Amino acid sequence: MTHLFDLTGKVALVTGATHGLGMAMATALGKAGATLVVNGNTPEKMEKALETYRQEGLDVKGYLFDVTNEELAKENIARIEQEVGPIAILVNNAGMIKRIPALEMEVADFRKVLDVDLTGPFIMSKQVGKYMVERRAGKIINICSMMSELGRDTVSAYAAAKGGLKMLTKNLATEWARYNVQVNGIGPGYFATEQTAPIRVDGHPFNEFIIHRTPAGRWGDPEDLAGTTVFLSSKASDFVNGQIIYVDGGILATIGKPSNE
Ligand code: GCO
Ligand code: CA
Repeated sequence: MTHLFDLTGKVALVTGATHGLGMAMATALGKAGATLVVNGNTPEKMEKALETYRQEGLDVKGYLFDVTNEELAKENIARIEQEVGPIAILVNNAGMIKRIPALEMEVADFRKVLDVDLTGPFIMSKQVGKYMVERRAGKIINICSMMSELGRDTVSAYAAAKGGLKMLTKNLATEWARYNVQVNGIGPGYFATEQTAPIRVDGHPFNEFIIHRTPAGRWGDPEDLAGTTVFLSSKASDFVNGQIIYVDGGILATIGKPSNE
């Protein structure tokens, strides 16, 4: 049975994988046998990240480029194909958030979030997808969010982008399933990462709120994403197309409960 999940010999490219959920998902892929290619933006972060991966005994290469720049993405993907090997798995994880009430949000900020969280995954999928379609094999995983389904004060741009990413996933699945390329998404619930650090501090009302709102009664641990990431990257999911798997401790299953219960 384990061969269904074995990624030995497969090249996996994970964007924004120098920290946080991206790093946890890349580590899971590496432990399942994949050769890792990590994309990031900052040289110092990359250096630190590669060290961490290697300490885990993982085979890893780093490529610094901005996923919103199509020329750079195209160039770097061609280099990865040459220098490391055919990309079998692409995880579009790089993302950003701005927490600003809609009435106060500058259009430039709104556009920036859409560019990174939605246009970036489109560019990467297009540029890697053309190789995958040609080879009639590939796995693309788009990292969605609770905000692909739900709204929340201050995150209008992020929610618009992540809702869009869910539909981009379904559309690319529609176009590429016939070429044996599976495009799916993972929607993490509330996880303990750098991104949520400002709202996770002890005593912050949002910290209590999330623990209460999540049926599992806790924040997600980045390692909670490992199984779903490997599943959607492996032969086990070869007939799974255009699905978003929410790894959220049950948040989307429930309306919640009164705060005194
Ligand atoms: C927020 C959080 C979320 C999470 C995650 C939820 O401000 O609500 O940062 O956006 O990061 O995406 O799924
Ligand atoms: Ca992060």
